[in-house]
Amino acid sequence: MYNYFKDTIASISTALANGAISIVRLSGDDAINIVNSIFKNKDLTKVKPHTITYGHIYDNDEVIDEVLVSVFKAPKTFTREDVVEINCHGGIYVTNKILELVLSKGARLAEPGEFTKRAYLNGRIDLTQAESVMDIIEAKTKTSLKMANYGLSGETKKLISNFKEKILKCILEIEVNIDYPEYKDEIQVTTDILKPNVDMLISDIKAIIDKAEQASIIKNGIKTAIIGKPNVGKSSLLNALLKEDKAIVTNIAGTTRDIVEGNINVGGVLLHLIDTAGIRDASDKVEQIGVNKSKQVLSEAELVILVFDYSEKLSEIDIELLKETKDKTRIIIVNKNDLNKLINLDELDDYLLISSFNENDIEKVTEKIKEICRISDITDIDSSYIGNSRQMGLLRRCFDSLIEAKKGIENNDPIDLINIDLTNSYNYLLEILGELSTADLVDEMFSRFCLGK
Ligand SMILES: Nc1nc2c(ncn2[C@@H]2O[C@H](COP(=O)(O)OP(=O)(O)OP(=O)(O)O)[C@@H](O)[C@H]2O)c(=O)[nH]1
Ligand SMILES: [Mg+2]
Repeated sequence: MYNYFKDTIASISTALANGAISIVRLSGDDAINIVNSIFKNKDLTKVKPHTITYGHIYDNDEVIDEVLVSVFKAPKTFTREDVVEINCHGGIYVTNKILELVLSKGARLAEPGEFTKRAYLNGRIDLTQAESVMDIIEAKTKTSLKMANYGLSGETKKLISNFKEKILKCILEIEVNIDYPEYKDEIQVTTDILKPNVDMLISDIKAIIDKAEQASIIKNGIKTAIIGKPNVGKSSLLNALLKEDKAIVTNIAGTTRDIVEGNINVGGVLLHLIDTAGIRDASDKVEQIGVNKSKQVLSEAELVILVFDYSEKLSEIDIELLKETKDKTRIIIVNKNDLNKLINLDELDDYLLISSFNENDIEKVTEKIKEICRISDITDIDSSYIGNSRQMGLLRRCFDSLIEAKKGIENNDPIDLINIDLTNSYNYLLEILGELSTADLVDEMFSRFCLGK
């Protein structure tokens, strides 16, 4: 379809590190010839497509590596072009050497995402599926992988195409009416026909937009700040949750100066934990900078774990932090329950009494996180989720245009004005699918891929 990029591209498709196997991948009209010119054992132009051939890669007479070469003939390939994959031994040097050889034989180094971009431009996948490829690579939990796979299998495309068809139907009704006003009596595009359809679309799209926030949680994780005054056991709690001695723990107040971060997977949702410097009026300049950072982290957090020390009475700072976090999604932890009990628990409404040394107690903390963030609701996803921010932004604009159309219908505006809003909403859907995409958008999107994809 788009034959303005006829050159053959090549890239290392595996991570550039020493490993058991690396793959050098080529796509384009000359892919098979290029590899054939450095390969010995069989003539690759004559092997059966979609098979693997054993042999050696040569640089002139010198053997470079023993390899397995997969030959895929267009159009049944990822890019719909001829594709060759060289499975070589996974050393960085040998892999680079093979890449250099194919480049010297006429292939061009692929740009990041260029293989997937070709799959899109050659019509094998739509833009939502291309984005899903990237989402799969970036998925950090089982749930986000499941969501990305919905996109790749074309579920997102189906969902959007369905809306697209319904809007198109409304537009066609209007156009018929505009073109044949003499039939006004028969084909009446009145509020009676348009309104129920537009209302239905609005409520369906709204439902998807509402789920988007949860979907974004699955994809991006929950930014969680561990906050409290010095020495209450914040870093101990972080380490216990991470099951790793990541932050320094001592009995000296003011141990943590800078933030310490780590990720945990709670029931399929990624929690991005941030341990902070204990909050107090620090005289030490470095510590004060740390305290300011803690306040910054607190303001940006989506979940706050506020830690108190059971062996000390609640201080002014504790009370202050209680007030400051009261509108946040928050878990109050009363730590060190193995020591003196000096906090009057009646002063707190909802808290978890724990010792950060006790594994069962840490389990209770993760259970509490699941409950408070309603993680089971979030992970109970179906295929109507859209977790991709570009797609969501466009769907929101589509929704806004439909709201405008609805207002127009209710105000009895001229029908061609309503038609403009409907056409706008239709175009936003086309843009989601990449059917109305500018070259710039496509370039921008695919450049975010890693090399070799
Ligand atoms: N007895 C007891 N001691 C604890 C518990 N949790 C933490 N500690 C101790 O409390 C002290 C302070 O712990 P940290 O985790 O460094 O406290 P922090 O809140 O990070 O302190 P800063 O970094 O100074 O703000 C250490 O000596 C820990 O071993 C607990 O559940 N019980
Ligand atoms: Mg600390």
